[in-house]
Amino acid sequence: MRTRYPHDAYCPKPEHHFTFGLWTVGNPGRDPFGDAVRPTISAIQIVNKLAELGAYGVCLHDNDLVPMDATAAQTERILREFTGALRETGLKVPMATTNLFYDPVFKEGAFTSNDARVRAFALQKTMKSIDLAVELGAETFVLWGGREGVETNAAKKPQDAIKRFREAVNFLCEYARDNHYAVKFALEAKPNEPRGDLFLPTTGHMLAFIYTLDHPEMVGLNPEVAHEQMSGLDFSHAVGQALEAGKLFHIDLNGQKPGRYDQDLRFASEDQKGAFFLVKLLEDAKWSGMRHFDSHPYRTEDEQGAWDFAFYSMRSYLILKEKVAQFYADAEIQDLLEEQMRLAETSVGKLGCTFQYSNRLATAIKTHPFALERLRTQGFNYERLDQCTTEILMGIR
Ligand code: DIG
Ligand code: MN
Ligand code: MN
Repeated sequence: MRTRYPHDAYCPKPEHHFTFGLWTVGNPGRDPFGDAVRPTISAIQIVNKLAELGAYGVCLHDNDLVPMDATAAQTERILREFTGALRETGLKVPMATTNLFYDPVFKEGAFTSNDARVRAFALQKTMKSIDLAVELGAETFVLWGGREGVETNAAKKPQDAIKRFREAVNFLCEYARDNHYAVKFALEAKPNEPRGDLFLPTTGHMLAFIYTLDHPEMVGLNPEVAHEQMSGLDFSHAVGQALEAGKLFHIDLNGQKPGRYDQDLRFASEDQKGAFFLVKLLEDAKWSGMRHFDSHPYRTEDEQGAWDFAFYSMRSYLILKEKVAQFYADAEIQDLLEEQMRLAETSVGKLGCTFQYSNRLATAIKTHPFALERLRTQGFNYERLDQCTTEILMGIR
């Protein structure tokens, strides 16, 4: 009998570092216009099934595992059962976060709320969530400000919101230091939804914000595909800048159609070319971080469809990883890349090809005679290079 999933080179294994939020495969399919379509799947079931599919770990918001109103005894039982399942399966919890967006208390914001009582409660909830994260072995704590925004700019000055967000992140960094937690923070940007406009809307805004913190070394980024694409930006450029700054602490992989609400679709189900260049960037950089999926199954799916979604998310990443190897093995692409390399390393006469300021070099550059007509008319062969790349993705090379 044919098994549901092919047994080939694209079978996910723990060494691939694929992780899923409990909220992804556990998403019951509710949306603003329709009720849940799938039964709740317990955290234990999710751990067991993801381990069977080849995942490395699960991630969670505090309340994905422990309800806000759980008693101490209930919390102890939940954690005992959950850590037991982790032990039995070998699954890890590399990342955790706190839900500061679902409870109505956060309707006007959490860390950026105009009400100091809400801001203090958000800190309380997050500190407890950091304790849970550390207890579960998480090394990365994501902060996504899902309610840190406005529908009307009459509500607050953006400067006040930024100052309050900074105060909260500085406070939480000090909390981690005070408790000798090795945890690092990863800030996740999104331009809008569920608020009309969110503060710190892109990875670039978050990166600039990090350098205004008391302990910037403790804080990095968790870029998400759909969130940058919602702003019409190239996701691999955001990730490239995070990598170059040494701030890619985590990543949220999913798929997105341009100009839509945050669809959180299965990874590579939409923009295969964008997904290819993202996988190429991560693999070229030998980035060892978690390949975390923050996405969910179509609402049309039953529970089996949810597991299909998880398996295919990982499978598509591995297929694209092989396409990257094909890209580098392709003779025509190799020639074109070598041509690019030669150009990049071609010295400008005696000026060299990198320009570290010196008075002597400034004088030499100012007096250097440039053959501008040749520079204006040269071609870069990018049509050929992109066509070769596209043909690899189309499967004919
Ligand atoms: C939404 O994209 C956010 C929440 O799911 C969570 O706080 C974070 C974790 O990756 N992503
Ligand atoms: Mn999203
Ligand atoms: Mn996310």
